[in-house]
Amino acid sequence: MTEYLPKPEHKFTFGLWTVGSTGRDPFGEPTRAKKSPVELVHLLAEVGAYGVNFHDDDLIPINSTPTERATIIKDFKKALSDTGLVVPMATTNLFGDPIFKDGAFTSNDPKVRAYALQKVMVNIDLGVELGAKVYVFWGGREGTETDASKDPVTSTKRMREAINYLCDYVKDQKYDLKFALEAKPNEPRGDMYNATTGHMLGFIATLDHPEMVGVNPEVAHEHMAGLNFAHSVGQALDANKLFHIDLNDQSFGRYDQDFRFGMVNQKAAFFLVKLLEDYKYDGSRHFDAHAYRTEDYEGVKHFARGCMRTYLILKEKAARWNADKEIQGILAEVNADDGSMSKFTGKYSADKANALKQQTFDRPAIASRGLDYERLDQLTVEVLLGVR
Ligand code: GLT
Ligand code: MN
Ligand code: MN
Repeated sequence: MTEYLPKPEHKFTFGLWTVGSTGRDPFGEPTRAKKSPVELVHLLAEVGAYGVNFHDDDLIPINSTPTERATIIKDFKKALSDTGLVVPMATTNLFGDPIFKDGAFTSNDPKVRAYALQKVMVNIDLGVELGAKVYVFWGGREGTETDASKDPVTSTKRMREAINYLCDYVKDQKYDLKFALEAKPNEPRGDMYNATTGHMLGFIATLDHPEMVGVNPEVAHEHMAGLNFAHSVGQALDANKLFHIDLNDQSFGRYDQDFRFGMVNQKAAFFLVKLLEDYKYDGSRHFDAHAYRTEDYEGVKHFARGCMRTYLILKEKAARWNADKEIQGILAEVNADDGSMSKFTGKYSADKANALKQQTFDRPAIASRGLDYERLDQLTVEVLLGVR
């Protein structure tokens, strides 16, 4: 029925580091030649992406001179204007350089913590100049191998101090920029602080400017922790904290795989897309993933097109599921409410509580009702398998 072609309104974005991955892994050297940021912008335009996100060091190598930096930025801006790609998000590499071997904001060394703040502020300035409205924080090295090295309460306080400092910086500069915190349970550290999106939501509530800070959940990271990603995203949506999202895929119980979106678990991907579309999430759909190490750049384009195409196919499936009379009939039935409980429940009052304490419930009768979830799930599977 449709070509499943990406359009700007879908807000599909990729990081420079995603399509720019050269296939290097902890066991092997690159399998693809490195492409420049300008070449990557053109590659993304060719496959139909809307935007490109970057770490400071993806765009400007860490040892660049001011002149080199200026040239790189000028060339990157030209590539953006030549292709029409936008930069909705920027972020800082606080994990690659050896100085961050024991963390950035949570390092025990005050010089490392100060350098991390400086590195972020410099790239916030550039991100805003390029149009970014969201700034992501992924604390790749914020954790430990041994808890003899750092106290987790102190680490939490240091993390808070850093994010508070940077919120004040953004306010001081009068930037229109929000922060999105990205959780991960482990890798590269043995254990990372604020290991899940739920941890991050709890942490955000303790900040000086919680309204400026939301989350950037990633499929693979919650799956590494054995969690249901849609549930994490649901909690973030409910809290109005879904400022950004990293879409990819991951087998449970494995290392950080960062596979093409929808590659492993199509059912989980379906419920995620349905959730984002049902709740009209209007931020970027950012694919934080990379092509298999076996691929050349034609394979990288297949990878990138595949991420977007699968999203659009699942979006169509979600609309089909929502319009399916049998599915909706089951949902109406299980959610039926004759109003008889409203005199006891809802907003608390002492009268309601007293009346409720007197009420008797026929537990066996209530419990004996079948909920029809087997049929509901089979219908869902049939929608996904394309026979419905
Ligand atoms: C890195 C990591 C990702 C983060 C990126 C942002 S960098 O590739 O694996 O999950 O989102 O810092
Ligand atoms: Mn990510
Ligand atoms: Mn990842």
